[in-house]
Amino acid sequence: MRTRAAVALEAGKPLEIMEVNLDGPKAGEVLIEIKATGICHTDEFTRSGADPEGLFPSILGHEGAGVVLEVGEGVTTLKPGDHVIPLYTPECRECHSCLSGKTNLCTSIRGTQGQGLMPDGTTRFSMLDGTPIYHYMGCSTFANHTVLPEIALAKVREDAPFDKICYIGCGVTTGIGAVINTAGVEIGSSAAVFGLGGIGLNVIQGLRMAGADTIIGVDLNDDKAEMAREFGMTHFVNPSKVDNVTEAIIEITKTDQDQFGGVDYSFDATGNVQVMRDALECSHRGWGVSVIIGVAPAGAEISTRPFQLVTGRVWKGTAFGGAKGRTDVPKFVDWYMDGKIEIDPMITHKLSLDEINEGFELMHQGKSIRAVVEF
Ligand code: NAD
Ligand code: AHE
Ligand code: ZN
Repeated sequence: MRTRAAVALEAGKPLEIMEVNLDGPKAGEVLIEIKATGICHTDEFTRSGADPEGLFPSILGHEGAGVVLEVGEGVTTLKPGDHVIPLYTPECRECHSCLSGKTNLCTSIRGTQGQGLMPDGTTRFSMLDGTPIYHYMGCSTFANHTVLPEIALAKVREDAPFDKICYIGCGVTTGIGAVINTAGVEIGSSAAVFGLGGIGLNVIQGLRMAGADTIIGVDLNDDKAEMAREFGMTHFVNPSKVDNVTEAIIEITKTDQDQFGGVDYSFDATGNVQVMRDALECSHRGWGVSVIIGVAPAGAEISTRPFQLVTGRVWKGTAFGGAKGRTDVPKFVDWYMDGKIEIDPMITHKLSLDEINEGFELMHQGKSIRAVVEF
């Protein structure tokens, strides 16, 4: 079949909207009509050329929601008409990682996924002249139709709006999951969140759900503070307006009983390695846990004095908020539909596929939280 897609032809160039060929689902695969997709900073990271795994030409996008149109041979858990959210972290429930119970990082198709290919080593997308187009994060949601393995689709309830639940495909689950699954935040905790964008706001939402008392938001853009306050931020620090951001955070948390200060939990949602260091170093001596969510450019490395860890701080990272996609994503959709989590205010812009490059512009200008493309 043919479908319309925003194609990343070259690193650093705007996406080009065009008709592409899409082959039907092979065994174990499913054809999806994408109804809506968010634009995450990770899409921009790859579009820009900063991603060491970036491949071109490719169809980016990994934060989508849609409807099953056709299933390939042997697919048993999905049927045409089912509503689904694509998973860049699949859940096969059979590989060593899934069976370990210790991680959400299913390894069954990670090799081919990282090469922009379907599990059989080929692509389903091609240009009209036959040139293959790579898949992206196993999802390629910047296309009106896409093909995914059955194990990379979460079946969700049919009364949930696509233009909101697409965000559960990455940002919502990553932010809230980082708090609940990765950090394990307890009631009464203090926390600092670096980067108040599409991920950081969901970390704040997760902290409020977990019962954190002190929630310090950090962003270079003052405009991000307003919505963060609505989601539960109690203090705001703009690093460009203080001498030392870690000291500013430590000062906020000092009490008469606690002369050291420092937050119980910190989160990097910027992808900047200096910020990752600041996040670690503002966490509390003896027990602070710092979680890296941000994705850093090719070649970037983190550093700190080992003394920071010797004195009890823990440095962790999280992918997709530690969530097991097929099991947990339907629950996030229920939470949204039951009013337990908020999504609507964070979707600041709605665009058509033809306007997708404006979504990247809005992100650069710091004007959007999530821009969602509706097909
Ligand atoms: P975003 O662009 O919406 O938000 C980033 C925010 O960080 C912006 O508000 C920006 O002003 C702020 N910022 C940038 N530099 C800063 C600095 N030095 N100090 C303080 N604030 C700063 O991006 P997003 O969609 O929220 O994504 C955030 C990061 O998380 C990206 O690196 C993205 O690739 C990554 N990410 C990781 C996962 C995962 O599973 N680990 C999932 C989704 C996104
Ligand atoms: N391709 C990058 C790695 C990018 C990365 O860390 N991706 C996260 C999801 S970001 C979603 O917005 C992830 O899930 N990683 C786990 C994995 O297996 O990729 C690079 O540096 O090569
Ligand atoms: Zn993402």
